[in-house]
Amino acid sequence: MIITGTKEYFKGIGAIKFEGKESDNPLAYKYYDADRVVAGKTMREHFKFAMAYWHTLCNTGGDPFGPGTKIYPWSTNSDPNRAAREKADAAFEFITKMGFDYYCFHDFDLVDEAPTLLESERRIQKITTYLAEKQNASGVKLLWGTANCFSHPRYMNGAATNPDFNVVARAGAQIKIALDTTIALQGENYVFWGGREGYMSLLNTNMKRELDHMGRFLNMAKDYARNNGFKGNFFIEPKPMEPSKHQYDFDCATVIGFLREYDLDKDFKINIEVNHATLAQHTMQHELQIAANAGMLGSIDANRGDYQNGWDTDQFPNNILETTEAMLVFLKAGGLQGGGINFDAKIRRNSTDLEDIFLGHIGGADIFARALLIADKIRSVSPYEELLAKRYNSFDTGKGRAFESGELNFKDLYTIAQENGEVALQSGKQELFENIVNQYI
Ligand code: XUL
Ligand code: CO
Repeated sequence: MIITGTKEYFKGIGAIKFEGKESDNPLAYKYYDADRVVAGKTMREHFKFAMAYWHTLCNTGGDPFGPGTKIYPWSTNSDPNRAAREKADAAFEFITKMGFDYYCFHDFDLVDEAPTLLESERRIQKITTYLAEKQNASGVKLLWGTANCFSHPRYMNGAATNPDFNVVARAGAQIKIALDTTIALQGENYVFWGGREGYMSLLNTNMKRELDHMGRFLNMAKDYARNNGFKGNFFIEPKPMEPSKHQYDFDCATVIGFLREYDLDKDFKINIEVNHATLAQHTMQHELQIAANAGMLGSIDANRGDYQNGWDTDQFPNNILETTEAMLVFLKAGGLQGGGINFDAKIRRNSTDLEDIFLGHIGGADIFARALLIADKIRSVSPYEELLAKRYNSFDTGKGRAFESGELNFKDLYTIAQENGEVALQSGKQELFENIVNQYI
């Protein structure tokens, strides 16, 4: 059901429907067929697609070389509380027209920050009441909430890792309010992304102390939320750099080590973003697999980087090979734990039609849907799984099996190798694997 406010913002655009790949209608899904069952679940259940408030409704396209290029009709009211309601109207109109079930926000995407903490809290409480009404009317849910503890100048040296305790306390207050908001809106998860939790120079940084502070801070936040009825997951979103030179949550492996060290691994999982993975010199597939190995594959921020340059361009995903390989890992891991696919992506600065926001999201949903169908076929019809299993079949019987089950000691390896003589080479068959993926695309 489409939910508009008093004004319709996206005039001339109705509900986006599945029309199939033969359709020439740019405002229709070619692959995303929400109720189609793939590998035991509907596409809607696999993906839990979410709109990101910040890119879709707040970002007007400014960059270091020029101002924004987009004039959003929901951003013109000078009264911050009214402007927030108009933005919420636009949000729910967009989400329901797309046929998505979820959204995500930072606290100050919802409403502008006020001059005092108390007034900011009041503003947030007002818009929370309004959002709850909109959720009830539409059935749209909150995938996750978060706090923006990186834009305001007070956070220039970090939030939870700031060397000044008073800033740490201020970040705590802000995150307490964001947790209250997430709980009030029955958010399914809560995200921590620490863009300024890191350093610019190690010369002026006590890294160990800052990491200890972050561990303590996250434990306090977790305890507060749990004591106030939050049953969802906490997610850390890794990123290696930007805006910090070196971010503490560099990549999945680093985050897993941190969570285990500070006793957070039972409550926290990972929200993995494509462009953050590539900035860390990993593939998205690698990051998904690392998280899955640890049972921490929580959620995905979908986008892509520009592979010819090295910054966070947050483009909409459209790389079918990359997304297919990601969906292979996704299906094998049994999907996401609590999270969904949040389009943390923005249309280009020179994409200035309101329609372009729809086109970006339609393309993103379609690339995931198409990749899921292909990955499912590769896993169920092609020889892929069999070939992969075959590479390891020396561990399925005999001495290899004894090794896996811990029945051999190191000297046994020596004896076995002496008996074997030189081993025969086993081809890795990489080209064959690549050809199979290409065949099913
Ligand atoms: C920044 C980024 C954030 C987080 C939420 O690169 O991805 O928008 O997703 O703070
Ligand atoms: Co993100």
